[in-house]
This record gives sequence, structure tokens and C-alpha cells, in this order.
Amino acid sequence: MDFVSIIMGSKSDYEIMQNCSNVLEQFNVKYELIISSAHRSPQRTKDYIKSAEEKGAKVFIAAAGMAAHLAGALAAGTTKPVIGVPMKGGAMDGMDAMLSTVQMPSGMPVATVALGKAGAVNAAYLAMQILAITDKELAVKLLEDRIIKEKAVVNDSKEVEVLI
Ligand code: RP5
Repeated sequence: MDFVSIIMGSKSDYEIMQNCSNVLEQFNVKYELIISSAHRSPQRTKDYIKSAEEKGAKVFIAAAGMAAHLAGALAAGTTKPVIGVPMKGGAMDGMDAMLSTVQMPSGMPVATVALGKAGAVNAAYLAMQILAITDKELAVKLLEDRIIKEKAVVNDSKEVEVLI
């Protein structure tokens, strides 16, 4: 069974990352979600990657803040795509996490999305786009979603637009 695996470094990341799991639920995409830290529980993180792959995880999403090494630790443990979501907070309000997540050495990619809520949502979309390469039903749902978004822009504009 193919699924998306979401790992958060701390329970304090959960509120933001619910924006990620909510999107997956809207599209009926199966996921696992756990808390495991690259620093506080390195062995648990390592063991989880292996067990998740054996169960069918096809894409990993890692959310972490501050000296955010979780996405990099996942990338070190799997050749499946890893999406990193930097979390806000700490003395630098997420800039530290963003740079830690995005600045991977060559050959060990982490697809880093935006800080905070937009990143959590986009991580779900990017994971689904990866799954949709081989899942035609999901690919159709993603196309339909784009059409809905486009219509919403047009409708929003109609409410406020001024044209000559
Ligand atoms: C990171 O440190 C976590 O991902 C979290 O974003 C940040 C702070 O963690 P807590 O001290 O709130 O548990 O490892």
C-alpha cells in the first residue's frame, strides 16, 4: 500500500503540520504521521525510515525547526523523495530551519518548501504530485483542483475588480 510518511521533530510542530495531513485527507491519500527527532531520538528516526519503507512509504515529509536536521537525516536513510518543511520559531524565527533544511550537500537532495503553513500545505501537494506520476486517479484529482483554484481567482476578482 503506497502512502506518504510525515515525520515531525516535536509535538510543537503538530499544529502547523495538520495543514499538511488535512490536504492529504481531502484527496484520500493515505499517510502516517509520527514525532521523531534527528537529535532527541536518532535511533527511532533511523528505525522508522526502514519500517515505513517496508510498509510502502513512497515519499517522506520532514518538518523541523531551529537546527533542522530531520529532513537531512531522512535523506541519508532513504532514496525515496524527501520533502523538508522548515518550522518557524526560535531566535531566528525559522530562517535557521530554512537554511538547515535547504542547504544539503550534493547528491543528497531535500525538496525544501516554504516556512510554516504554506510549506505544510505545499509539502502535501508535492508529495501527491510525486505519487500521481504513477497514480492516474490522483493525477486527475490534482488537475480538477487546479481548475477549482482558477475559478476561485476569477470569482474573487469579480467581487472587487475595477475595469475600464
Ligand atoms: C525541532 O526543534 C523541532 O522540530 C521543533 O520545531 C523545534 C523546537 O522543539 P521543541 O523544543 O518545541 O520540542 O527539533
